[in-house]
Amino acid sequence: MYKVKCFECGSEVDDPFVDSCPKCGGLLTIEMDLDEASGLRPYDLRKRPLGVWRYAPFLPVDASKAVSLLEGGTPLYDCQNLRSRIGIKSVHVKYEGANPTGSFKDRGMTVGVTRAVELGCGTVGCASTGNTSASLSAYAAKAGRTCIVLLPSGKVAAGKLAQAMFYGAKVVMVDGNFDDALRVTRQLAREGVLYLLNSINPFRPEGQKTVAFEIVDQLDFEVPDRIILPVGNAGNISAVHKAFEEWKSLGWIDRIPKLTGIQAAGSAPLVKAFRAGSRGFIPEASPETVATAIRIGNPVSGRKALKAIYDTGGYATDVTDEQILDAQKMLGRMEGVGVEPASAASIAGLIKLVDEGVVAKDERVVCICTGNVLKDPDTVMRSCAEILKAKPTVEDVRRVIA
Ligand code: AN7
Repeated sequence: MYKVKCFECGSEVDDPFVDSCPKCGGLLTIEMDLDEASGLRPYDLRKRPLGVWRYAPFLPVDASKAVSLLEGGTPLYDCQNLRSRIGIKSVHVKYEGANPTGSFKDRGMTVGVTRAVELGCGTVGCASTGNTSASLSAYAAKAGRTCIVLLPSGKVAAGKLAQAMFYGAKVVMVDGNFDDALRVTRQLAREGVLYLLNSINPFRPEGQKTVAFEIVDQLDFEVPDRIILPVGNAGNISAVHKAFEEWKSLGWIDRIPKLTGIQAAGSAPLVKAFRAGSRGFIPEASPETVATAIRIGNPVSGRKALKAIYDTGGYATDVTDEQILDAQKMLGRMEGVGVEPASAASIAGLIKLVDEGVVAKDERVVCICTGNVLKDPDTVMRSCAEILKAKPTVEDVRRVIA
């Protein structure tokens, strides 16, 4: 059982098709009734395999009707080479690139599309910088629903665009950025053209919570000191915060990691707000970054994210495109872990914050790496060394590799 409530004014919301509070326009959130879960012990959950649906008592939909591609259950890598290079006690990478469509979005989408089916919606849709559309397209296909995705023209990585096309979505390129695409998609939802599955839909973050549950589960219920993650629309950091608050309220954990959000220097409205000590933020009119996934100027869940950061004693900082690409390569070449640029922002942020002394050397840190390297092959081709060319002889290959 659960209630949909306004995050700002706390009033209950009954209409399942509104995307904000009818009274004050605030963001929506779901208040879970944790009665069922309170009869469990954490280890009881392990009767189900690691993955989103292990945590069904914390999800506001009927698990027996889940539209699932077996999402979650992603590796938590102990990055020993990276740890020695950076010089801190412990670094793990939660590798969300191992999800069915190659990003963390699948966690929210399995719950969101299950909700859409529960409501009897024939058409689902979203605006996206790429990963949300790739994920929704796959889950809509699985559920037999029509899918419409609105993308910022020319700014979606090739792998993500290919996925949306491949799974059969109606792909609409909008002449504008993500924020423009979202504005139009929300209007289409209000007019009943589609059921909105951006993270402003409070069922999506409920699924995204499970990345936090998994991290603690994989660490055998030891809570890390800090979790670092890239921030675009800020849905994920807010969801992670909510997850920890729920487990803390049950007494399953005794503290919450310092949630640390990283934005790209060209699109960092929340970092600017954090530096000013503000709970609100000023949208960035023309966001720009090589990490197109987080090229977002007006983060929908920005206010929730700032609360998550302040409440947990966390931090926010930005990293340059160069720092992002360096960190991406470092993770690939030192740990064999391939992530897309936005995901590498968490590693770049860790390096920066250790340098600045914000992250202490004895901290146990988990970086969430949200998407797979294959999502954006063009950036890799541009940022890595040229391909060697040779005649088909041993001598010539020896010559070029020398
Ligand atoms: C790889 O797909 O917003 O802060 O439309 O794809 O929860 O928005 C993607 C965001 C981080 C930021 N890493 O997460 C979309 C979209 C990757 C992403 C983020 C995104 P949020």
